[in-house]
Amino acid sequence: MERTYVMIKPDGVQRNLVGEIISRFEKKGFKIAGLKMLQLDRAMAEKHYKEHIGKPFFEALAAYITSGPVVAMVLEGKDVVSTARAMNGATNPANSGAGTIRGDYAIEVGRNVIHGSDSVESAAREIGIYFTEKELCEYQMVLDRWIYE
Ligand code: DAT
Ligand code: MG
Repeated sequence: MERTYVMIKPDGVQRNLVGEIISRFEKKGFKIAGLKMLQLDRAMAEKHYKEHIGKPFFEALAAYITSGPVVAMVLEGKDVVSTARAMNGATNPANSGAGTIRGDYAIEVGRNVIHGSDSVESAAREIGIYFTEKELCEYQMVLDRWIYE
């Protein structure tokens, strides 16, 4: 089963969207393998967004992502990397469809509420930034046979 890293950004926490967002992934059928709240410091922001260091928006992005607590989670399921990205919606909420998290809850690219890994490789790297192996739970969900054929 595939795993991805999803993070509710500081605006999502401040806007009381934590329960709503987690609920969407639960209802979809994905399994929560890890979950925690933390606040990123500058070093973690640079680690997380290393491919964006030096871009014009990086300083604003780093200030935003470190501005308050985030909710970090690891989700598990079939094709969860691409499906969670689709559920999050396009990077710029102006282009995110209705029914996606960003489409429903965000307006500007610099306050787009949620992060999701963009590939299986990024997911493994990002999960490693936020979680130790011991913090990830392996368990059976009794509903799995009603979600997977
Ligand atoms: P995503 O979060 O969809 O993976 P990304 O990795 O390209 O998007 O960028 C990371 C974050 O940086 C994104 O969620 C919002 C911000 N960002 C990206 N492009 C931007 C831009 N052109 N102007 C301002 N912020 C931007
Ligand atoms: Mg990205």
